[in-house]
Amino acid sequence: MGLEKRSRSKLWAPLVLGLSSLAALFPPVVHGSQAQELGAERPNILIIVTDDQRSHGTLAVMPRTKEFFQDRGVSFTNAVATTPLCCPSRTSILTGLYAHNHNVRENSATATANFNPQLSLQRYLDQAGYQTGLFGKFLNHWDLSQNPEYFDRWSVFNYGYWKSQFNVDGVQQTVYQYSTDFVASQARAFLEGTETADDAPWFMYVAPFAPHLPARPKPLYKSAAVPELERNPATFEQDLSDKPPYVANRQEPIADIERRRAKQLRTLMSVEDLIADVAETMNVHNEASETLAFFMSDNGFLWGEHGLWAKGVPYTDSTEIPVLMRWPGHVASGTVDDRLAANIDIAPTVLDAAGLAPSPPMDGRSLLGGDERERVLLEMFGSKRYGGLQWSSTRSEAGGYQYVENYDPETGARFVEYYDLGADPFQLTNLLADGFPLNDPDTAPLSAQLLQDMHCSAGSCP
Ligand SMILES: [Ca+2]
Ligand SMILES: [Ca+2]
Ligand SMILES: [Ca+2]
Repeated sequence: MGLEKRSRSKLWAPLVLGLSSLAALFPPVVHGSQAQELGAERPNILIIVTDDQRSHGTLAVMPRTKEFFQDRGVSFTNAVATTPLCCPSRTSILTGLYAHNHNVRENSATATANFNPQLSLQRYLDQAGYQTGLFGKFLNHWDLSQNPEYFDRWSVFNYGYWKSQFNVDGVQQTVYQYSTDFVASQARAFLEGTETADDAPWFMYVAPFAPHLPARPKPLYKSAAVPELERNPATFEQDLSDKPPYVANRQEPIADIERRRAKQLRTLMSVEDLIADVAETMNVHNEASETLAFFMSDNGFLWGEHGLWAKGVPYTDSTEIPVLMRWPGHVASGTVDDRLAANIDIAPTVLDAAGLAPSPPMDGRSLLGGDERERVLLEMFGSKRYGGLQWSSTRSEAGGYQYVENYDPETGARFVEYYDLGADPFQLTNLLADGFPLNDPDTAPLSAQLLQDMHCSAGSCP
């Protein structure tokens, strides 16, 4: 029985541990029985990615997500998007690479054309015999006449809550249903479909558009109560003389922030329904316990911190993302992990769990081991739509520091920032522009290290 189920057409078994070195471009074909043996213990993989959901203050409206993921898994309280912008981050999630290595550096059709499916998680898993499905947003400006490679089933779209254009298994169509609900129904159908080949593990990537702007909750949640905006010391920071000019120039009125934020939270209520649906379907088919599952966002968002309503900036709530991981029997329930984790760690973690080794190696590291990084590289390449912001930054472990170099592409000028995250966790005082030279850190080694990290690859990456 199992033999037949494994005899899928795509049983290349790539990069199984120990077979990896020369197999990068032309992985060896492994006989079905061998692949079956190798895959016998492989978990199903579920990755749910929301769009622009910041870490702080958003899970409050998602009790069922917390119940399924947080109460029965691990919460990474110090997780970041290495490039806090949709398309580069989504590519990092799927490839385990920093943006300077996967080369999808901004949100544009040109950038998306740089996406190399050979380096992706879906390729490794598909070739290892997984049943693969993609439901929701894939990469910004994805050409809907194109089918995403290495997925067996898909419903892909680019944006919107109502009347969105989708490519459903190769057929382009307008979907009139609320997009999050449609994505949920497609995900459920995929899960049910995998039951017909129950021995083969599945990989499902689910990416609703919520809570991306313009956030449009469905009528059921249009007036739903949301918790009040929790202000932190960075909310409406008064003295911005230490910040780069673009910060002082982009101050957002509080009323607008409150209104848009409430809508964002209401769109997440439909993601709650999606997750409840997926969780229930998994439970009914007895899959939940055999699945390594992630809930995460592609980037954070500032809700008035430093006066900004923005993503793509180097500050904490723009770069921090929620990352929840569950895998019953393999990771402890209801625990917190405060290691510096990143979007680039998801793919290596999945491959680690599946017993597959990527070739070439990825930049991120498996979260299943005890591996701990001291710092992470954050990088932004100047998407025009986000004010042309170009910066690179080093963020250390919690309580350490963040160093930022902002680059002006026109003049070549730099604006540098340094925050002592132990003494100043809300980044109120850039020690390099506070008017007191005596407390300035030595930027020479910081700058040298940053430059090195900006060109890192795999083992040399932070
Ligand atoms: Ca995003
Ligand atoms: Ca300040
Ligand atoms: Ca100073």
